[in-house]
Amino acid sequence: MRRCRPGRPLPAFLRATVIAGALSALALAVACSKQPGGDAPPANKRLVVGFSQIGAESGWRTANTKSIKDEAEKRGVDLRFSDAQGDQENQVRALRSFIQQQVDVIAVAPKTEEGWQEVLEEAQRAGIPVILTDRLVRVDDDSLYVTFIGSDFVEEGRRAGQWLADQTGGTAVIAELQGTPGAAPTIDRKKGFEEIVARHPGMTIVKSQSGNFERSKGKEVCEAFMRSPEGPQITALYAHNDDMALGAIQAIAAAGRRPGEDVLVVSIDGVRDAFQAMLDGTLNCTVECNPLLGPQLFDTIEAVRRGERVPKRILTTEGVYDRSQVTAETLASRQY
Ligand code: GZL
Repeated sequence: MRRCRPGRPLPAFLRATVIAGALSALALAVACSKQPGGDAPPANKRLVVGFSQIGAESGWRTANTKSIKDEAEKRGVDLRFSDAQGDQENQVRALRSFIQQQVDVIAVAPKTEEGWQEVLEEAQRAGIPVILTDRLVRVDDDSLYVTFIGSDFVEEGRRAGQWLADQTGGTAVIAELQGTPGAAPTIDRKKGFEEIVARHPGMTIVKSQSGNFERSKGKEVCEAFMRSPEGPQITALYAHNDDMALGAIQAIAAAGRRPGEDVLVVSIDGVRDAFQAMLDGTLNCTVECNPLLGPQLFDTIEAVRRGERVPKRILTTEGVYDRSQVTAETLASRQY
């Protein structure tokens, strides 16, 4: 192989070889570097989506998982599903695995707001678009995710607070069961509820503690509320989700008080068990938080793959259900 001395022009045949090599290297680089959203997959290539789910801590989560799996199957998507068992580190590991697998799109329901900056930067460098579902993250730069599909948790907290204010004429001694510490719904549902409480001097929150969105933990914490010095004065229980409210209902009854009567119970999600409790008269109100995000998620993924612009925030639509509105037909009509 002749060594090329610097400063002398290359012979013509060598120039052609160098140019061809450079062009093929460029073509290879372009082919490997996925563009966010970018060029749609060839018609015969199945869309590959990596989804990181938090776990199975509540009826809401179970319904959310089913909605996403059912929709992926319906659309023939190759869904790489990872259940983090409630551990955010497992979610970060799952996203790194999806990047290694070079999936087309990553979707994630992030357990807590913090801890996502680094792995989302890795996904961006790999050219893989990330869609947030259910909960938001806190990062330096929101270009690290394409969009967030989920509910307005602050509004959900306001709706719960407003229902209680309307129901009691603005007078209540409240115990609060918070969700998972550091999770967006916990932070925002507390914020929204407190906005309403602040408008009513007769409403006070005397106990507030996390039940981690779990029924058993909600029962355990509410037992402690009932045993506390403030216990006998509590006239309302606000739970950040139905599962904790259903646990609290057991604790209130065990303390010799009537849930739904002596202690009003208001919560969020709108799962089927909450509608049953409203029919039973032990739950007074649930603010709907729709877990059936599968259709919206895959509509958004397909739009991203077609290279279409999607809004940074996609809101789910929800209502408020008071037990006076609930019948056996309402219960039968619930999809989750
Ligand atoms: C809300 C979701 C919450 C539910 C809980 O979008 O993140 O997590 O309210 C679930 O039931 O555990």
